[in-house]
Amino acid sequence: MKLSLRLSAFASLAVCVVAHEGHDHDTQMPLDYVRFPYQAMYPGDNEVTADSVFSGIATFAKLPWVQCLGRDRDASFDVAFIGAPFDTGTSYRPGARFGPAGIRAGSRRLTLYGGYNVPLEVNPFHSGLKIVDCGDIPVTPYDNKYAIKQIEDGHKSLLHRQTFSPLGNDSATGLPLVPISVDGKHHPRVITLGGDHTIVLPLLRSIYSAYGPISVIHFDSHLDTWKPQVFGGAPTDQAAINHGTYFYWASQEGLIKNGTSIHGAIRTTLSGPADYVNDDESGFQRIEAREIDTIGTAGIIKKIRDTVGDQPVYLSIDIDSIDPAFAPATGTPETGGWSTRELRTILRGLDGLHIVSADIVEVAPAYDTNAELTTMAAADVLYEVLSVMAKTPLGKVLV
Ligand SMILES: [Mn+2]
Repeated sequence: MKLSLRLSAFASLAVCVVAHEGHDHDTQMPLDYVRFPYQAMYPGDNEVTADSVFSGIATFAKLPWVQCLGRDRDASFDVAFIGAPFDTGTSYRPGARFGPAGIRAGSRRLTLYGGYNVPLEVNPFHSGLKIVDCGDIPVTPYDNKYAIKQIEDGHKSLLHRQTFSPLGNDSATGLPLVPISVDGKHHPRVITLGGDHTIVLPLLRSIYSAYGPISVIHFDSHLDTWKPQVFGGAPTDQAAINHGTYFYWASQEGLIKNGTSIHGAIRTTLSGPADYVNDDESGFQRIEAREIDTIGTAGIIKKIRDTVGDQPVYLSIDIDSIDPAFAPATGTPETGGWSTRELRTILRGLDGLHIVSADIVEVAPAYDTNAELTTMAAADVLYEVLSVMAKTPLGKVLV
Protein backbone atom coordinates (compact mmCIF):
# COMPACT_ATOMS: atom_id res chain seq x y z
CA MET A 1 0.00 0.00 0.00
CA LYS A 2 2.81 2.36 0.94
CA LEU A 3 4.53 1.59 -2.38
CA SER A 4 1.37 2.30 -4.36
CA LEU A 5 0.92 5.69 -2.65
CA ARG A 6 4.49 6.68 -3.41
CA LEU A 7 4.14 5.62 -7.01
CA SER A 8 0.88 7.52 -7.24
CA ALA A 9 2.61 10.69 -6.02
CA PHE A 10 5.45 10.09 -8.46
CA ALA A 11 3.06 9.52 -11.36
CA SER A 12 1.18 12.76 -10.57
CA LEU A 13 4.45 14.61 -10.60
CA ALA A 14 5.32 13.05 -13.95
CA VAL A 15 1.96 14.15 -15.37
CA CYS A 16 2.58 17.74 -14.16
CA VAL A 17 5.95 17.85 -15.87
CA VAL A 18 4.47 16.55 -19.11
CA ALA A 19 1.63 19.11 -18.94
CA HIS A 20 4.09 21.99 -18.51
CA GLU A 21 5.88 20.89 -21.66
CA GLY A 22 2.73 21.51 -23.62
CA HIS A 23 1.62 17.95 -24.39
CA ASP A 24 -2.06 17.22 -24.03
CA HIS A 25 -1.81 14.38 -21.49
CA ASP A 26 -4.44 15.36 -19.01
CA THR A 27 -5.07 11.96 -17.46
CA GLN A 28 -2.85 10.26 -14.95
CA MET A 29 -0.69 7.47 -16.30
CA PRO A 30 -2.08 4.17 -14.95
CA LEU A 31 0.14 2.58 -12.33
CA ASP A 32 0.06 -0.82 -13.99
CA TYR A 33 1.33 0.46 -17.31
CA VAL A 34 4.24 -2.00 -17.19
CA ARG A 35 2.28 -5.00 -15.98
CA PHE A 36 4.11 -8.19 -16.93
CA PRO A 37 3.00 -11.80 -16.50
CA TYR A 38 5.31 -12.25 -13.50
CA GLN A 39 3.02 -10.25 -11.27
CA ALA A 40 0.75 -11.80 -8.65
CA MET A 41 3.08 -14.69 -8.12
CA TYR A 42 1.75 -15.91 -4.79
CA PRO A 43 -1.63 -15.80 -3.07
CA GLY A 44 -2.47 -12.29 -1.97
CA ASP A 45 0.17 -10.63 -4.11
CA ASN A 46 -1.93 -8.44 -6.32
CA GLU A 47 -0.10 -5.25 -5.61
CA VAL A 48 0.50 -3.11 -8.64
CA THR A 49 4.14 -2.28 -9.16
CA ALA A 50 6.00 -0.19 -11.71
CA ASP A 51 8.99 -2.57 -11.59
CA SER A 52 9.72 -4.54 -14.71
CA VAL A 53 12.09 -7.51 -14.64
CA PHE A 54 15.07 -5.26 -15.40
CA SER A 55 14.32 -2.59 -12.80
CA GLY A 56 13.73 -2.45 -9.09
CA ILE A 57 15.48 -4.27 -6.26
CA ALA A 58 16.86 -7.72 -7.07
CA THR A 59 15.29 -10.68 -5.29
CA PHE A 60 15.38 -14.23 -6.65
CA ALA A 61 13.06 -14.26 -9.69
CA LYS A 62 11.55 -10.95 -8.50
CA LEU A 63 9.86 -12.82 -5.64
CA PRO A 64 8.64 -10.77 -2.70
CA TRP A 65 11.34 -9.92 -0.17
CA VAL A 66 10.45 -10.97 3.36
CA GLN A 67 12.80 -10.16 6.23
CA CYS A 68 12.39 -13.65 7.68
CA LEU A 69 15.31 -13.30 10.11
CA GLY A 70 14.46 -9.71 11.07
CA ARG A 71 11.19 -7.90 11.47
CA ASP A 72 9.18 -10.66 9.70
CA ARG A 73 10.19 -13.45 12.08
CA ASP A 74 6.64 -14.78 12.14
CA ALA A 75 6.26 -14.85 8.35
CA SER A 76 5.18 -18.19 6.92
CA PHE A 77 5.90 -19.57 3.45
CA ASP A 78 6.15 -22.85 1.58
CA VAL A 79 9.49 -22.29 -0.14
CA ALA A 80 12.09 -19.73 0.94
CA PHE A 81 15.23 -18.62 -0.86
CA ILE A 82 17.99 -17.55 1.54
CA GLY A 83 21.56 -16.44 0.88
CA ALA A 84 24.58 -17.70 2.84
CA PRO A 85 27.38 -15.31 1.78
CA PHE A 86 30.30 -17.33 3.17
CA ASP A 87 33.55 -18.02 1.28
CA THR A 88 36.26 -18.39 3.89
CA GLY A 89 36.41 -22.17 3.45
CA THR A 90 37.66 -21.87 -0.14
CA SER A 91 40.90 -23.51 -1.32
CA TYR A 92 41.43 -21.75 -4.67
CA ARG A 93 39.45 -18.76 -5.97
CA PRO A 94 37.59 -16.83 -3.24
CA GLY A 95 34.51 -14.74 -4.02
CA ALA A 96 31.44 -16.93 -3.42
CA ARG A 97 30.34 -14.50 -0.69
CA PHE A 98 28.96 -12.50 -3.62
CA GLY A 99 27.13 -15.58 -4.94
CA PRO A 100 23.69 -14.75 -3.49
CA ALA A 101 23.70 -11.23 -4.93
CA GLY A 102 24.99 -12.53 -8.28
CA ILE A 103 22.44 -15.33 -8.54
CA ARG A 104 19.62 -12.89 -7.80
CA ALA A 105 20.88 -10.63 -10.58
CA GLY A 106 21.10 -13.65 -12.91
CA SER A 107 17.52 -14.64 -12.03
CA ARG A 108 15.82 -11.38 -13.00
CA ARG A 109 14.48 -12.67 -16.29
CA LEU A 110 13.08 -15.98 -14.99
CA THR A 111 9.49 -14.75 -14.95
CA LEU A 112 9.56 -12.32 -17.86
CA TYR A 113 7.15 -14.52 -19.82
CA GLY A 114 5.33 -15.86 -16.77
CA GLY A 115 7.54 -18.75 -15.65
CA TYR A 116 5.69 -21.77 -17.08
CA ASN A 117 8.01 -24.79 -17.31
CA VAL A 118 7.12 -26.50 -20.58
CA PRO A 119 8.76 -29.95 -20.14
CA LEU A 120 7.58 -30.27 -16.51
CA GLU A 121 4.15 -28.78 -17.28
CA VAL A 122 4.09 -26.59 -14.18
CA ASN A 123 4.45 -22.93 -13.32
CA PRO A 124 6.13 -22.97 -9.90
CA PHE A 125 5.24 -19.30 -9.40
CA HIS A 126 1.52 -20.01 -9.90
CA SER A 127 1.32 -23.41 -8.23
CA GLY A 128 -0.43 -22.14 -5.10
CA LEU A 129 2.75 -22.28 -3.04
CA LYS A 130 3.91 -19.16 -1.25
CA ILE A 131 7.49 -18.63 -2.39
CA VAL A 132 9.58 -15.80 -0.95
CA ASP A 133 13.13 -14.46 -0.89
CA CYS A 134 14.26 -14.11 2.73
CA GLY A 135 17.44 -12.18 1.90
CA ASP A 136 20.71 -13.37 3.42
CA ILE A 137 21.75 -14.98 6.69
CA PRO A 138 24.15 -12.60 8.44
CA VAL A 139 27.54 -14.34 8.18
CA THR A 140 30.79 -13.07 9.68
CA PRO A 141 33.84 -13.18 7.37
CA TYR A 142 36.20 -13.17 10.38
CA ASP A 143 35.45 -16.39 12.23
CA ASN A 144 34.51 -19.61 10.40
CA LYS A 145 33.33 -21.45 13.50
CA TYR A 146 30.97 -18.61 14.37
CA ALA A 147 29.83 -18.20 10.75
CA ILE A 148 28.99 -21.90 10.48
CA LYS A 149 26.81 -21.63 13.57
CA GLN A 150 25.11 -18.54 12.13
CA ILE A 151 24.26 -20.47 8.95
CA GLU A 152 22.86 -23.43 10.93
CA ASP A 153 20.75 -21.17 13.13
CA GLY A 154 19.50 -19.09 10.20
CA HIS A 155 18.49 -22.19 8.22
CA LYS A 156 16.82 -23.79 11.24
CA SER A 157 14.82 -20.64 11.86
CA LEU A 158 13.28 -20.99 8.39
CA LEU A 159 12.99 -24.78 8.33
CA HIS A 160 11.06 -24.98 11.60
CA ARG A 161 8.52 -22.34 10.69
CA GLN A 162 4.85 -23.09 10.06
CA THR A 163 4.18 -23.67 6.37
CA PHE A 164 1.83 -21.25 4.60
CA SER A 165 -0.11 -24.03 2.82
CA PRO A 166 -1.44 -27.24 4.36
CA LEU A 167 -0.10 -30.54 3.08
CA GLY A 168 -3.37 -31.46 1.39
CA ASN A 169 -4.37 -34.75 -0.18
CA ASP A 170 -2.68 -37.19 -2.50
CA SER A 171 -3.53 -36.32 -6.10
CA ALA A 172 -3.87 -39.97 -7.13
CA THR A 173 -5.85 -41.48 -4.23
CA GLY A 174 -7.41 -38.39 -2.63
CA LEU A 175 -6.21 -39.64 0.76
CA PRO A 176 -4.72 -37.13 3.23
CA LEU A 177 -0.94 -36.76 3.13
CA VAL A 178 1.18 -37.01 6.27
CA PRO A 179 4.63 -35.42 6.69
CA ILE A 180 7.78 -37.35 5.76
CA SER A 181 9.86 -35.69 8.50
CA VAL A 182 11.00 -37.56 11.61
CA ASP A 183 9.52 -34.93 13.93
CA GLY A 184 6.07 -35.41 12.38
CA LYS A 185 5.74 -31.79 11.25
CA HIS A 186 5.17 -30.40 7.78
CA HIS A 187 8.23 -28.22 7.12
CA PRO A 188 8.68 -25.53 4.49
CA ARG A 189 11.48 -26.00 1.96
CA VAL A 190 14.55 -23.84 1.92
CA ILE A 191 16.72 -23.15 -1.14
CA THR A 192 20.08 -21.74 -0.08
CA LEU A 193 22.19 -19.53 -2.32
CA GLY A 194 25.88 -20.04 -1.45
CA GLY A 195 28.46 -19.33 -0.48
CA ASP A 196 31.25 -21.88 -0.79
CA HIS A 197 30.42 -25.55 -0.28
CA THR A 198 31.42 -25.52 3.41
CA ILE A 199 27.93 -24.19 4.14
CA VAL A 200 26.44 -27.63 3.50
CA LEU A 201 27.75 -28.90 6.87
CA PRO A 202 25.60 -26.45 8.88
CA LEU A 203 22.75 -26.88 6.38
CA LEU A 204 22.77 -30.67 6.90
CA ARG A 205 22.88 -30.15 10.68
CA SER A 206 19.69 -28.14 10.31
CA ILE A 207 18.10 -30.71 7.97
CA TYR A 208 18.94 -33.45 10.50
CA SER A 209 16.87 -31.64 13.13
CA ALA A 210 13.74 -32.24 11.01
CA TYR A 211 14.49 -35.31 8.89
CA GLY A 212 17.23 -37.26 10.69
CA PRO A 213 19.95 -38.79 8.48
CA ILE A 214 19.18 -37.70 4.92
CA SER A 215 19.88 -39.08 1.45
CA VAL A 216 21.95 -36.58 -0.51
CA ILE A 217 22.10 -35.96 -4.25
CA HIS A 218 25.31 -34.00 -4.84
CA PHE A 219 26.26 -32.55 -8.22
CA ASP A 220 29.91 -31.51 -8.21
CA SER A 221 33.16 -32.15 -10.06
CA HIS A 222 34.70 -32.86 -6.63
CA LEU A 223 34.06 -35.49 -3.96
CA ASP A 224 34.16 -33.15 -0.93
CA THR A 225 34.44 -36.19 1.37
CA TRP A 226 38.20 -35.72 1.79
CA LYS A 227 39.73 -36.28 5.18
CA PRO A 228 41.09 -33.04 6.66
CA GLN A 229 44.62 -34.45 6.63
CA VAL A 230 44.30 -34.96 2.86
CA PHE A 231 42.54 -31.69 1.98
CA GLY A 232 44.18 -28.69 3.64
CA GLY A 233 46.39 -30.55 6.08
CA ALA A 234 44.25 -29.66 9.11
CA PRO A 235 46.73 -27.42 10.95
CA THR A 236 43.90 -26.39 13.31
CA ASP A 237 40.41 -27.66 14.15
CA GLN A 238 38.97 -24.69 12.30
CA ALA A 239 41.02 -25.33 9.15
CA ALA A 240 39.84 -28.94 9.17
CA ILE A 241 36.33 -27.82 8.18
CA ASN A 242 36.45 -26.43 4.63
CA HIS A 243 34.83 -26.79 1.21
CA GLY A 244 36.63 -30.07 0.48
CA THR A 245 35.94 -31.82 3.81
CA TYR A 246 32.41 -30.86 4.91
CA PHE A 247 30.89 -34.17 3.68
CA TYR A 248 33.53 -36.10 5.62
CA TRP A 249 32.39 -34.31 8.75
CA ALA A 250 28.71 -34.67 7.87
CA SER A 251 29.26 -38.39 7.49
CA GLN A 252 31.20 -38.59 10.78
CA GLU A 253 28.30 -36.80 12.50
CA GLY A 254 25.75 -39.25 11.06
CA LEU A 255 23.90 -36.60 9.05
CA ILE A 256 24.01 -38.54 5.75
CA LYS A 257 22.10 -41.71 5.00
CA ASN A 258 24.72 -44.25 4.03
CA GLY A 259 24.15 -46.04 0.71
CA THR A 260 21.27 -43.93 -0.61
CA SER A 261 23.40 -40.85 -1.36
CA ILE A 262 25.11 -40.16 -4.66
CA HIS A 263 27.53 -37.76 -6.36
CA GLY A 264 27.08 -36.71 -9.99
CA ALA A 265 29.51 -35.02 -12.45
CA ILE A 266 32.67 -36.17 -10.63
CA ARG A 267 35.88 -35.56 -12.60
CA THR A 268 38.51 -34.17 -10.23
CA THR A 269 42.02 -35.54 -9.90
CA LEU A 270 42.65 -37.37 -6.64
CA SER A 271 45.41 -37.68 -4.09
CA GLY A 272 45.19 -41.37 -5.06
CA PRO A 273 42.72 -44.26 -5.38
CA ALA A 274 42.30 -44.23 -1.59
CA ASP A 275 40.12 -41.13 -1.98
CA TYR A 276 37.42 -43.33 -3.51
CA VAL A 277 37.70 -45.86 -0.68
CA ASN A 278 37.25 -42.97 1.74
CA ASP A 279 34.31 -41.71 -0.33
CA ASP A 280 32.68 -45.15 -0.15
CA GLU A 281 33.02 -45.05 3.62
CA SER A 282 31.30 -41.66 3.68
CA GLY A 283 28.22 -43.34 2.18
CA PHE A 284 28.18 -42.12 -1.42
CA GLN A 285 27.71 -43.77 -4.80
CA ARG A 286 29.40 -41.96 -7.69
CA ILE A 287 28.53 -40.93 -11.24
CA GLU A 288 31.53 -39.70 -13.22
CA ALA A 289 31.02 -36.71 -15.51
CA ARG A 290 32.27 -38.74 -18.50
CA GLU A 291 29.50 -41.34 -18.07
CA ILE A 292 27.26 -38.94 -19.96
CA ASP A 293 29.11 -40.07 -23.11
CA THR A 294 28.06 -43.69 -22.59
CA ILE A 295 24.78 -43.81 -20.65
CA GLY A 296 23.49 -40.30 -21.44
CA THR A 297 21.27 -38.15 -19.27
CA ALA A 298 18.62 -40.91 -19.10
CA GLY A 299 21.15 -43.39 -17.71
CA ILE A 300 22.35 -40.86 -15.15
CA ILE A 301 18.81 -40.09 -14.03
CA LYS A 302 18.14 -43.82 -13.64
CA LYS A 303 21.26 -44.30 -11.51
CA ILE A 304 20.23 -41.45 -9.22
CA ARG A 305 16.64 -42.64 -8.84
CA ASP A 306 17.73 -46.25 -8.25
CA THR A 307 20.06 -45.04 -5.48
CA VAL A 308 17.74 -42.62 -3.71
CA GLY A 309 14.43 -44.47 -4.11
CA ASP A 310 11.53 -42.72 -2.40
CA GLN A 311 13.61 -41.48 0.53
CA PRO A 312 13.47 -37.81 1.55
CA VAL A 313 16.44 -36.25 -0.23
CA TYR A 314 18.60 -33.16 0.12
CA LEU A 315 19.95 -31.71 -3.13
CA SER A 316 23.29 -29.88 -3.23
CA ILE A 317 24.50 -28.40 -6.51
CA ASP A 318 28.03 -27.11 -7.01
CA ILE A 319 27.96 -24.84 -10.06
CA ASP A 320 31.29 -26.45 -11.06
CA SER A 321 29.35 -29.59 -12.02
CA ILE A 322 28.67 -27.56 -15.18
CA ASP A 323 31.60 -27.17 -17.58
CA PRO A 324 33.53 -23.87 -17.23
CA ALA A 325 32.60 -23.13 -20.85
CA PHE A 326 29.08 -22.53 -19.55
CA ALA A 327 29.79 -21.54 -15.93
CA PRO A 328 33.33 -20.14 -15.55
CA ALA A 329 32.76 -18.12 -12.37
CA THR A 330 33.47 -20.64 -9.67
CA GLY A 331 35.95 -21.43 -6.93
CA THR A 332 37.64 -24.54 -8.35
CA PRO A 333 36.77 -24.94 -12.04
CA GLU A 334 37.27 -28.32 -13.77
CA THR A 335 37.03 -28.82 -17.52
CA GLY A 336 35.18 -31.80 -18.99
CA GLY A 337 31.88 -31.11 -17.26
CA TRP A 338 28.23 -31.21 -18.24
CA SER A 339 26.54 -28.50 -20.25
CA THR A 340 23.90 -26.34 -18.63
CA ARG A 341 21.33 -28.12 -20.82
CA GLU A 342 22.47 -31.55 -19.61
CA LEU A 343 22.34 -30.62 -15.92
CA ARG A 344 18.89 -29.08 -16.38
CA THR A 345 17.66 -32.25 -18.08
CA ILE A 346 19.02 -34.39 -15.25
CA LEU A 347 17.35 -32.15 -12.65
CA ARG A 348 14.00 -32.42 -14.41
CA GLY A 349 14.54 -36.18 -14.26
CA LEU A 350 14.24 -35.92 -10.46
CA ASP A 351 10.52 -35.11 -10.87
CA GLY A 352 8.57 -36.94 -8.20
CA LEU A 353 11.41 -37.23 -5.68
CA HIS A 354 10.85 -35.77 -2.21
CA ILE A 355 13.46 -32.99 -2.29
CA VAL A 356 13.19 -31.50 1.19
CA SER A 357 15.58 -28.59 0.60
CA ALA A 358 18.37 -27.64 -1.78
CA ASP A 359 21.30 -25.34 -2.40
CA ILE A 360 23.53 -24.03 -5.14
CA VAL A 361 27.06 -23.15 -4.17
CA GLU A 362 30.47 -21.93 -5.38
CA VAL A 363 29.13 -19.17 -7.65
CA ALA A 364 31.82 -16.47 -7.56
CA PRO A 365 30.50 -13.68 -9.81
CA ALA A 366 33.80 -11.77 -10.01
CA TYR A 367 35.07 -14.40 -12.49
CA ASP A 368 31.95 -14.34 -14.64
CA THR A 369 31.60 -13.00 -18.18
CA ASN A 370 29.86 -9.69 -18.82
CA ALA A 371 26.99 -11.78 -20.17
CA GLU A 372 26.36 -13.21 -16.66
CA LEU A 373 26.76 -16.79 -17.93
CA THR A 374 27.35 -18.37 -14.53
CA THR A 375 24.80 -16.50 -12.46
CA MET A 376 22.19 -17.09 -15.19
CA ALA A 377 23.04 -20.81 -15.23
CA ALA A 378 22.71 -20.94 -11.43
CA ALA A 379 19.32 -19.22 -11.53
CA ASP A 380 18.00 -21.45 -14.31
CA VAL A 381 19.19 -24.58 -12.54
CA LEU A 382 17.28 -23.50 -9.42
CA TYR A 383 14.22 -22.83 -11.55
CA GLU A 384 14.21 -26.53 -12.49
CA VAL A 385 14.62 -27.48 -8.81
CA LEU A 386 11.77 -25.18 -7.82
CA SER A 387 9.57 -26.66 -10.56
CA VAL A 388 10.24 -30.21 -9.33
CA MET A 389 9.46 -29.12 -5.77
CA ALA A 390 6.22 -27.45 -6.83
CA LYS A 391 4.96 -30.69 -8.38
CA THR A 392 5.57 -32.99 -5.42
CA PRO A 393 4.28 -32.24 -1.92
CA LEU A 394 6.48 -33.34 1.01
CA GLY A 395 3.99 -35.93 2.18
CA LYS A 396 3.06 -39.58 1.90
CA VAL A 397 -0.10 -41.63 2.21
CA LEU A 398 -0.30 -43.93 5.23
CA VAL A 399 -0.87 -47.52 4.16
MN1 LIG B 1 33.33 -28.53 -6.46
